[in-house]
Amino acid sequence: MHLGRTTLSKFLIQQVREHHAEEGAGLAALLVDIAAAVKAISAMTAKGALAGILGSLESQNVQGETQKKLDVLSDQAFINTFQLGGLVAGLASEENDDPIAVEPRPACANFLTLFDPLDGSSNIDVNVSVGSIFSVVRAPKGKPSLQDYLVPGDQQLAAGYAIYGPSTMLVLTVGQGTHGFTLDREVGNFILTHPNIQIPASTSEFAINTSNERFWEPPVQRYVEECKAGKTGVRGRDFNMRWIASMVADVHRILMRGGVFMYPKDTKDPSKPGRLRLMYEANPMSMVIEQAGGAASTGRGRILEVKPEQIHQRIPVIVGSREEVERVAKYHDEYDKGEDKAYSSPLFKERSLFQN
Ligand code: AFP
Repeated sequence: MHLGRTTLSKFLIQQVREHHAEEGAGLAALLVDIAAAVKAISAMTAKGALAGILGSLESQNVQGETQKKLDVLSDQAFINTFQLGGLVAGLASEENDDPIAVEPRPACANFLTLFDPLDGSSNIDVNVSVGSIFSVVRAPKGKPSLQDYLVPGDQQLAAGYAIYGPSTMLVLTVGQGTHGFTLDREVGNFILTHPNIQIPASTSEFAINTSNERFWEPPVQRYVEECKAGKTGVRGRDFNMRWIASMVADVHRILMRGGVFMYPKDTKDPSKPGRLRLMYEANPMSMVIEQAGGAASTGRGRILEVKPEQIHQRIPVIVGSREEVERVAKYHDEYDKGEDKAYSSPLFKERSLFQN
């Protein structure tokens, strides 16, 4: 039983009372609504093949990606929650072309939400952890325009994610630390199990899809080469690599034990400056990471200071342990100034750092 332990609602009431006097009660209630949607998605994902909802649909989302049945069901769970909850004036989902205004606007609708309802959904059919990511920003007085959603990440009021793994966890921040809650399935409550998460400043673990190595920029190739060289190279210690292909699961591991996660700029598809989406993935995860003492960079600047231009904008992402993120950013800076160190890539058997 959870008696005597801190439930999500109790924790949020305390946090927002202290730090969000103006909009506190509404913000706490909205996060409780988000937790309700997460419980519904957790129940669906846990049923797996038994529910007959695995597999793909004929449809594609706005990014041209084939939608999974659970992508659509999870999207609907969030949309219904927000439309019925009375706290949101509009919402933007990775799965929908345009933001959706909640009409008629409820009297207490002081927020806009942006979310990726089921991140890593290509892992669903193989029973590997997936998640949901969300961001909350202030709503304008009148009907929200597209511009109202396009606020830099440092203006988020709250952000977080749910991970549907062996246990379901909700990890969130309202700007006062990052805190983790575990779903007690028997009583249906999220219980505070990981207060004030702190990411170790240094690490010996990195996460990147190395099949893209030939498409990376030289500073990222340099960083990864140095990690792979381990004890025999400039880092002087061995590194480990992990890649789940579900950002939520990779970032969750980093929050728990340190590491650096990279989906950097690459030339695989020159029309895309990165794979991950600024508004639904990079911004909320960067707020969570920074509030846990980590860092979040594009390689050339702090993610939370990027001025968004499009709702489905993609961006390079380098997040995690502060010292490692700073090192990768330093390598970008040195490369841009032509001051980087050359190395011999064993993979390509040629000097690759100064190539363009
Ligand atoms: P899906 O939701 O389409 O599975 O994409 C997941 C994701 O956006 C992110 O969660 C992963 O880190 C990344 O893509 C995995 O990309 P790779 O396919 O290159 O491994």
